Amino acid sequence: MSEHQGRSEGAVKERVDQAPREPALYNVILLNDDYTTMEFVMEILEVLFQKSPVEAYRIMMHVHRNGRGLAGVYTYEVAETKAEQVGSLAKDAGFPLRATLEEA
Ligand code: TYC
Repeated sequence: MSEHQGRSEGAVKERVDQAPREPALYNVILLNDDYTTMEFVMEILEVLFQKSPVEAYRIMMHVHRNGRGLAGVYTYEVAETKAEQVGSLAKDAGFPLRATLEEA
């Protein structure tokens, strides 16, 4: 047994023979409403989610027609920050636009 593996005595236990876990990913889901303008939603998708104008239009229309849609996929803290930014930029602009997270 090597010095670093599988010691059962002593306070230090090290992980052995395990692949490092990938961080969990979360979908940021954009929600439809009746008041936020289509232009503002597209701007959010371009600025916060790095979408091209064509892709931003496609996602915005999908959300408009279906009630919700995928804006982006991120690790938890990034996803949470993006969703908060959607809400606060929308609030500042006087719109009720919101985004939620779901496990990817
Ligand atoms: N439904 C809005 C309108 O008709 C547009 C809209 C699209 C709002 C997507 C939110 O996530 C949204 N002005």
